[in-house]
Amino acid sequence: MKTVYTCFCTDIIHEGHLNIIRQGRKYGEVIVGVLTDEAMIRFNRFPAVSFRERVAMVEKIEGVSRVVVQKKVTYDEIVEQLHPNYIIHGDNWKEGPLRFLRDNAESLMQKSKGELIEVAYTNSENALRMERMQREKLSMPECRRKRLRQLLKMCPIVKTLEVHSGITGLIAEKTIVETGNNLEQFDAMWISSLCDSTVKGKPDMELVDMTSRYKTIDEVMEVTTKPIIFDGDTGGLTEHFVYTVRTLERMGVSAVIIEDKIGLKKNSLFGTEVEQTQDDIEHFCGKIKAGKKVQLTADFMIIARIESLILEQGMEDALMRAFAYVEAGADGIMIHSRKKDPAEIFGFCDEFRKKDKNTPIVVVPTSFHQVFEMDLAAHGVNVVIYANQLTRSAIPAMENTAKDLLKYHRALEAEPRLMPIKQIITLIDEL
Ligand code: SPV
Ligand code: MG
Repeated sequence: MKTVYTCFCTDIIHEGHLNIIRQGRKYGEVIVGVLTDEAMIRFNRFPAVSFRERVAMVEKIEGVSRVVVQKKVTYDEIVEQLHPNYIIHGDNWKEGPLRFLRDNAESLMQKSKGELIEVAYTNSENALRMERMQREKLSMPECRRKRLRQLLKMCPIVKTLEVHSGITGLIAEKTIVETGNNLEQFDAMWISSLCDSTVKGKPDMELVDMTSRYKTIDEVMEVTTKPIIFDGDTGGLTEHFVYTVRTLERMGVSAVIIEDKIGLKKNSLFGTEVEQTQDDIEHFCGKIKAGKKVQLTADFMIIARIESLILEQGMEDALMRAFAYVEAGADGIMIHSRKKDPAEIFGFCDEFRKKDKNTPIVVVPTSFHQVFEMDLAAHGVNVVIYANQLTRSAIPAMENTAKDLLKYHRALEAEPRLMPIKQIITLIDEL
């Protein structure tokens, strides 16, 4: 009997999946690979049910003769292990980022004298609705809030993109690229104080009030499912910070990062060029403890941000503070630097990891932008935040368009750089 292999990357079974099995049965016995959680994320599909439940769900389908684990998005390992005569897949992989998977499967089948079977992708209203409902459940606070902790266990490094609106949220949510042998997408979103202020035309000094910052979060949440890390600036007065924790937690935010500065806060990238005061350790630890005391779930994280390197207080001070903040209950630490070279950050991480193997480390490589994610991960970094690149790319693009409209007294010259109106419409989902 010939064998037919297919891979499922889903939390639900609908007529599309059943059709694949039915079609596959015409060629032989059908083996289904269930993608691991780690591989599912690469497809921009965060698992809403556990791997074990997904396996059990597929095992129950009539016509499935065996269920196996597929660990990678590509088929090499599975073909080597099972030597299937056929790989069956929906024809939706002929275009877009999934195309490389088709190429991968095709070349493996050619080598093993097997064949690809492609069936028309099921676009029924019911299947699409089921998929959308499943995805949108992930946006509920109880699902979204815990997702950062889940990702920290699944990803070598959690890739986080700055967002400040519905549209930037959609970019973080939907952008997916293939890199030859894998799929890449963002894991989480960062609500930056710098960008949330900048897009409002305000300086980054805790001037944009919390009500307005919550509104930004809400706008992003309305159209996304990915977890949110909120830039809480200094956290403000301890007596106020406890309310911030409660609100963020209730909204479904996963983490707040607060920095150990006090008084009028300015953006860290100014460093010592402007007057900024670092908080004393005891007082900042008190703020962390107060926040941890009021939170209601085990999901929410308070991450302490250390400004010692920014304020040129030295590595020892940075490390001493890091250990003190963890002792006070911080669920993670963020170490910041405005040096062009990542050596300072690497030095900190290496020393910190000698004593603390587990507390998540967050970094924001704005100044040391040449550093690769894998090198950060090798030094023990768990979360990388691209904190402002999206906004910084948008501003010059808009300025150039404004200049062209003025220069040419019409819109024709600007047009080639503009997104077609039709594409804007397809970017936005309707219920
Ligand atoms: C932000 O994005 O607002 C940050 C990171 O706090 S930084 O601008 O580098 O201080
Ligand atoms: Mg900030």
